[in-house]
Order: sequence, then structure tokens, then C-alpha cells
Amino acid sequence: MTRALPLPALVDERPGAGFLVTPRTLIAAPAAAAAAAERLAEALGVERDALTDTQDAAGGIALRLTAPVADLPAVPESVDREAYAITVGEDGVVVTASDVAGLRHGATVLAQLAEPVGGGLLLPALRVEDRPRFAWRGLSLDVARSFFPVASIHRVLDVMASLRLNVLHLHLTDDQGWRLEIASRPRLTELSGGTAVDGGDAGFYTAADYARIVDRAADLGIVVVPEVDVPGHVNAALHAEPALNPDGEPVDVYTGTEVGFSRLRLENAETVPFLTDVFTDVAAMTPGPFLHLGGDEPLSLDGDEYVALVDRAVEAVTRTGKRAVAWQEAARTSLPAGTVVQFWHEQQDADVVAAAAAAGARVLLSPASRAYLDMKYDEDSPLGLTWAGCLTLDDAYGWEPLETLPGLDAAHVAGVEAAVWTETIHTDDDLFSMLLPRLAAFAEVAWTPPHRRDLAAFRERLDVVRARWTAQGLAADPR
Ligand code: TNX
Repeated sequence: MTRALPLPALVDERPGAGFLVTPRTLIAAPAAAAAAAERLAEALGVERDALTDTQDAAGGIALRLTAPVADLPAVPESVDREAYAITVGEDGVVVTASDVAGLRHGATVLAQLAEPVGGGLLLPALRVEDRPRFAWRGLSLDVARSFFPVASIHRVLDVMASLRLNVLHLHLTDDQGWRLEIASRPRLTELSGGTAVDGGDAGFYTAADYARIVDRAADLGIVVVPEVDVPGHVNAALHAEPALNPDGEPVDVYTGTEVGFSRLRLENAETVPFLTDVFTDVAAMTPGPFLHLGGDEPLSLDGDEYVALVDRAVEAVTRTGKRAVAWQEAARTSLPAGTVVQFWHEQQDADVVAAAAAAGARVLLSPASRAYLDMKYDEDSPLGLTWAGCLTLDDAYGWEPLETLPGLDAAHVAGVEAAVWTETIHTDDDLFSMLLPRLAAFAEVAWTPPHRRDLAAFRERLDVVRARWTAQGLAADPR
């Protein structure tokens, strides 16, 4: 049994004793992969001074770049950057990739392959050749209903990296709170950083906090996609920026869990400057190429006004040089080619999303019945919602992304993204017990070729991972 999770595309077990790791095992890596090499050393119990940046680690472990980094297309167009291979023999271990992204995955998998033997660690003799199935393998985290501080986000990022997920989508604004400091509009966090859903924590990220999130993510090969949700889900903005309201008065704080009642107004002269300021500032803080503009559940907006407001938001995003991401409702507007459309509500808009894809959009699949990790496991779950049904571990594992949206051409799929909304999820233990173990199932759906998936074998590999989570103090649902 290989201990790697998600399961790699190819694992070829070889005869021989494997490679015995000692605290003095040399680990060689190019400077660009130094952080990955350090994490590997720590996981394998190798002393730091056994790390070297030469390409030669005869008798040790070598991480090697095999081609120039530059010309490979990135997420969401290609998985090539993330491909890697591992060879473990008695006299050495070599991880190769044509990009640092692949080397990172190779190092992560290598650390997982190590088996404890008589006080040391053994890497079994084998060859791994691997690349992800989907380029975009994300997790969307709602920090707007309940706030989670930087330390929590760092723990989420570490878990994501171990599961070879590569996009953290932060839902930063909603009716209940505004979580990212905006330099040109300080009132947003001054007033609405201090509110949250009933029972949840309030708070916000300063620019420096946010930098600590995107930096750690970059170290782990994870792209941060910030979401500012417009033109609905804006009560926190309407509370902090009274000029956005028809009477110029602030609306009340909202701490409930209804959706669809708040909205921007096209006829208000302050609306477009607000969009421009916010997206310009968020873009300036965000190294990744994407900004998510929300666009979901415009229940109190008439169709034409919704379309016009989404157009303005897309314009504000595009002007920053970033690529727009939007929830599926925005597919009925005219989106620039390459916009990422996120499909979540399986009973709505399938044809509209498929048509947008045919017209040049990239589709991100987050079908709520399989990918919404805020759904209860079963009726006895103390936390979570049920509007998309209950979601057991087995159901989180046993689905086929390309069957979720009829009429969608696989070539238009950017990838898959899980989501966790925090109406009922307030603490780290709440959060991790909803994510784990289902996020591991999701990650294998996202990474592993479908013919390789096997529920019983997954559950066996999961036992090893559960022990790791326990050691790290991460709550996981036992079912
Ligand atoms: C739907 S998914 C929402 C969120 C809720 C979530 C709860 C989406 C785009 N909108 O506002 O938090 O359901 O599961």
C-alpha cells in the first residue's frame, strides 16, 4: 500500500530494500525549492545542515529541476507545472520536475511515503510518475460570516499543501462582516471588521496580515484568490459606507443567516467609484492573477440592473490586470474570455454556464451536494447546513466532476473547488472537523485519475493521515 494521499497517477513498486533515511541524509535542492527541501527535512527528521543547494546528493535525496521554468502555462490552463517523478533505490532518491511546483509536490509525497522502521524511516523502493487531473484544485473559505485569524489560515494552508491543493479562495466580504483592510476605504474594516454572524468571531486582516497569508501560500505553491462579493451580499459595506445607500444613511449591522436582501445600486453615483477603489486596492495586495467578484444570489436585484452591476465589477477587476472569477449567476452577463465561472447550484443555470463556457469562460466545479463541506455529514452532525443534503465521507469521495454539469465540454473545465461556509462554524475545531476528513476525499477526486480511485483503499490510506492530523492537533470527524 502506498501511503501517499491523494494517490499518485502511477506508483510502481520496485524490488529491493528501499532507502533508509538518517538524520545525516544529504538533501540537495535548487535554491528555488529550498523551502520544500526544508519541510522535507523536517518531516523526515533530517538535520538542517544536511541540506545543500548543489544538484549532487550521491547517496542522499536530490530534488532536481529538469527544464527551464519559464514557458509552462500556469493554473488554470495546464497541469504541466505540477508534474513530477520520484525514484527511490537503495543508494539514493531522486525527485525530478520541470517546475518548482512539481518539485514541491514530489517532496510532499516523498515525506508521506516514509514508513517508520525500528526507530528510523524507510522510503520503499519505487517509481512514482504523477501529475494532477485538474489544474485548479481549490478550497473556498468563508471568513466573512465568522472570522478566522492568520494562524488558522496558516493551518488550513498546511493541510491544503499536504493534500496537493493549490488555490485558497477567501470569501472576504458578506452581509455579516468585511475582513480585509482597504487602504482607500478604511471605514470598511473600522466599522464592519467588528461584526460577524451570531456566535461567530469578528475581526479583519490588516494589509500586513494578508501579506502573511499570501506569502505562506506562495511558499506552499498555493494561489490566494480574494473574493469581494458584489453586487449582493453587501450589507457590511452598506453599513460602513453610507453613501452607497439611497438615503445616504448607514444600514444596520446584520448578524443573521438570510441571503439575498442587500444590494448595490446602479443609479447611485458612488457605486462605481466604490468598486474601482476596492478592486484596485485588493489587486495591489494580491500577487496571484485572479480576483473573485462574487455575483451570487442577486435575489433583490432585477435582471438588467444585475447584469449592469456585474459588468461594472468585471470592468473594475479587468482594469487592474487581474482575471475575474465569479459565481455561476454571472454567466448570464457578457464575460470576457478566460473569466472563471464557479458552478455551485446544481439545480440552476446549467445551460447558461455551459453556454458561457462555449463562449470562452473557464468553469470551476463546486457542486454543493459533493463539494460543500459545510453540509452536515448526517442528521446527527452538530454543525453545518443541509440545504444541499448531507454529505458523508463516502459521498465526498464517490463522484465524478465531469458529470456534474450536463452539456459542459471537459476542455472548458478549469478544475474543482470545495467550499466551507461559516454560518454555523465558528472555531478552528469546528472548521477542521467539517473539513477533515472530507477535504482529503475531495483532494483525491481533484488529483487522481478516476480509474485509480478506490474507496476501500482510500480509507486505508486515510488511517495513516488521520494519525498525522491527530499529532498536529487538528480536529477531524471520526466517521
Ligand atoms: C450558498 S454558494 C451561498 C452562501 C451560503 C452557502 C451555505 C454561494 C455562492 N452562496 O451565501 O453561505 O450557500 O451553504
